[in-house]
Amino acid sequence: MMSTQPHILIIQPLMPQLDEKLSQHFHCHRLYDEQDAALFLQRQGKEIQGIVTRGDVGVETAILEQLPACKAIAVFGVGTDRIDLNYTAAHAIQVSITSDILTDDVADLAMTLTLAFSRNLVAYHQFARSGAWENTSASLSSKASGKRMGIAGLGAIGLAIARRAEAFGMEIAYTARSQKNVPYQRCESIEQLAACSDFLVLALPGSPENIQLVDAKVLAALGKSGVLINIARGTVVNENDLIQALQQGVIKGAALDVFPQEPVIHPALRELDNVLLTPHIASATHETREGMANNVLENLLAYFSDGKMLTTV
Ligand code: 8YV
Repeated sequence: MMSTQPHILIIQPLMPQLDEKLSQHFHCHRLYDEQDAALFLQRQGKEIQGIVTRGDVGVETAILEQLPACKAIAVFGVGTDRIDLNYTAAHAIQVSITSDILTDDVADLAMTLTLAFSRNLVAYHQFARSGAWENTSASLSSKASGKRMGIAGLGAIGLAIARRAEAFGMEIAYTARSQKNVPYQRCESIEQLAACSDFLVLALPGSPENIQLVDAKVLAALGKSGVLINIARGTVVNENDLIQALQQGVIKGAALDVFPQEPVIHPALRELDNVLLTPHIASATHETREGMANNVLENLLAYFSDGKMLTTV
């Protein structure tokens, strides 16, 4: 018997609970499972009515062009930097994101990285665990409370980071496209922001105008006691400039959750002592991922029942 469920395309593997729920409601095609993706799109592209993808993966326009009936993309995440929003707008394709659900987790990780880097957490853990403490005392770390935090991008996530930093008595400055109604200093450029920051936190989207925004100039402005924290997108930073700045002590260090070629991390970064690296896990808690999964399902169900996704960009 022919399935009457709408056909959807899943671009990359999803968490099993979400995949299972989607399978209950939709006829799921998994592009990553197709031996010959081009052939699949050619043969079955016309049947696809919806897409599920991850924020860090998006979907290529060349794929969308082969799916004339697809008018809904549910993103598991908030980043749309890998979806051509001009194309989706021009073709009346709705795009939903998991708005607000991951804000707290991402802000928590930004503060975790800030504190863990300045208080040498990883090195102390290794020191304590190895027994080295029995022979020598631990070195000193740097204070985090009361320092200057510059937040590039004061959207929901940037603002949540600022609220947390306030509780640590930090002096906060920011860049944003428009002046916000907040008691923090707004800087005209990211270079100016870097110059007045001990911690420069990147919380802006990976949209074209932000690609490689953090370059040698910005890092020089951040200076030798400055630390770069990136929970946004790896593409926002010129990685070669960053590696050079870290190697030459132009900046003190960097704590990074995101990288331009994920999941591959540049070998030079992996060797440096003045970096703290995490594998893009800012939103990866059980609670938040469950909320994100529900959001994706609800958006698709709403689209297929009344033609409108709920949390569109
Ligand atoms: C997720 C993200 O890790 O929201 C985004 O855009 O990059 C992250 O929250 C990702 O989408 C899930 O893999």
